[in-house]
Amino acid sequence: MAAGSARYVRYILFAFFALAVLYFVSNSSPVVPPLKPITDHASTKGAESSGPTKATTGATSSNGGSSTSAKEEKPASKKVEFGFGLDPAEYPMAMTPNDPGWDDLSGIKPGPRINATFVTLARNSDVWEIARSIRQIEDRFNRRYNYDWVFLNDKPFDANFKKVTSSLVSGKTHYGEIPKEHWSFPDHIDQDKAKRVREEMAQKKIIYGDSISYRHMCRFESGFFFRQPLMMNYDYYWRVEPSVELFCDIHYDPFRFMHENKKKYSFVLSLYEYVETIPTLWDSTKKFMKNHPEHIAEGNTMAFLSDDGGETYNHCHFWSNFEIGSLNWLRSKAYTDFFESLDQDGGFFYERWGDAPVHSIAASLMLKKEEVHFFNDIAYYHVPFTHCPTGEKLRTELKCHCNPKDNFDWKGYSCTSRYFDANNLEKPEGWESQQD
Ligand SMILES: Nc1nc2c(ncn2[C@@H]2O[C@H](COP(=O)(O)OP(=O)(O)OP(=O)(O)O)[C@@H](O)[C@H]2O)c(=O)[nH]1
Ligand SMILES: *[C@@H]1O[C@H](CO)[C@@H](O)[C@H](O)[C@H]1NC(C)=O
Ligand SMILES: [Mg+2]
Repeated sequence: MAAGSARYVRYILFAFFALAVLYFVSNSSPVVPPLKPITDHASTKGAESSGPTKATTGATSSNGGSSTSAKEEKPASKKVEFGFGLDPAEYPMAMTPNDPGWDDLSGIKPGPRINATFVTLARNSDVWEIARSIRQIEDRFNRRYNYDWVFLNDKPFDANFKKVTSSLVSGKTHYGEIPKEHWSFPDHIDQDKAKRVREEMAQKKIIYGDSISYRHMCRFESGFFFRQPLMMNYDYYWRVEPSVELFCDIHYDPFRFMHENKKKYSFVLSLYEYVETIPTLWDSTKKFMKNHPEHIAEGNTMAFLSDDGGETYNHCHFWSNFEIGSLNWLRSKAYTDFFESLDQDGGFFYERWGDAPVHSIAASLMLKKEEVHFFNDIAYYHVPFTHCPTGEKLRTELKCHCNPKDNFDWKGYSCTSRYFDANNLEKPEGWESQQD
């Protein structure tokens, strides 16, 4: 009897102790103060973003000016790496449902931001198609992060385009006009030869084969978007095209993931390029490799591009209408030397080289394997292909609304399986059942 009640007393004392510990823990976890930079950000957005006078003036990036005040309050010994002067160690990212903060998809996410922007090349007539894309990116991700958005156009953006897009983007919006030199034929191009090619391609019914503007677009996305004055304000970009869709919640900051994991290029879909558009692209690439062995990375992903050690190209490429990547890498000597070399060879006009194979070849040869990332958890659609994450558990956790049957990853025309093999990566569970 006496031993029994002593046990109860022990239980009660233990329970009390446990409650006290819980109370202490919950109260001592740092209360996150409303972040001044982010509040400022939201409130000044309207004033700084959409006015026509600001349109092409390389406006200052939002995280530059506001980082100082937060920084001053930090002890000098703390290493502060990111914009906004916050220590990333104090704001761990929730990467799985077991991590604290995973479920919190409301409000503005506290913590550091990366020096990054969304970027869209568009015409004024694309306004409602890009509006759809923006709305999805905002709903699934950016409303909690408020990253900026840069819009680029070979003509001036009109007031309606600016009004609609700036009303949808939660971060600041910037509008840039592309200079003529970045959207025209370089002098060394033989106009007659280029014209003949377009006529031939039109006859062969090659998609966009007869288009001049499509070629300027591909050359611009290959060699110039990352050096526009507005883009010089950032370290990372996320490319968004009109009428794309996102099917799952994004619980963490992909920019920060890229930065912390030293990733320089990423993709969600990959496939074989239409051979007729790039007959000599690999010859030009081999010439570049020979002239610039110093730019070829050790431990690269040549095996993704070639099945015979580089002799021939298998036409695999990452689909570049979705990209999250490092602007500093694209601005590097290695990448720009590659672009200049290709541009001299003329294939943007004498053939119809796309920016997707150009970026992909560069990333696969000039980056280390580990610097390229496949985002299985970012579900994406651009006509006509879908990336719907493999793995039912993951799709449920991320509240995805894509049909897993539409997932292109493991189908015959996708190169993602090759990418996994080239990197000795284990394919996600359930991939075999999605092969057709
Ligand atoms: N400013 C401008 N943007 C363009 C032009 N042509 C294409 N773009 C943009 O460049 C990107 C790629 O063009 P798309 O027409 O989507 O090319 P695609 O993705 O290969 O083909 P689709 O299947 O038609 O989407 C999109 O963001 C377009 O809005 C142009 O002449 N001027
Ligand atoms: C953001 O990146 C650009 C380009 O690298 C750089 O010039 C700028 O100083 C950076 N801003 C901040 C706040 O780090
Ligand atoms: Mg497109």
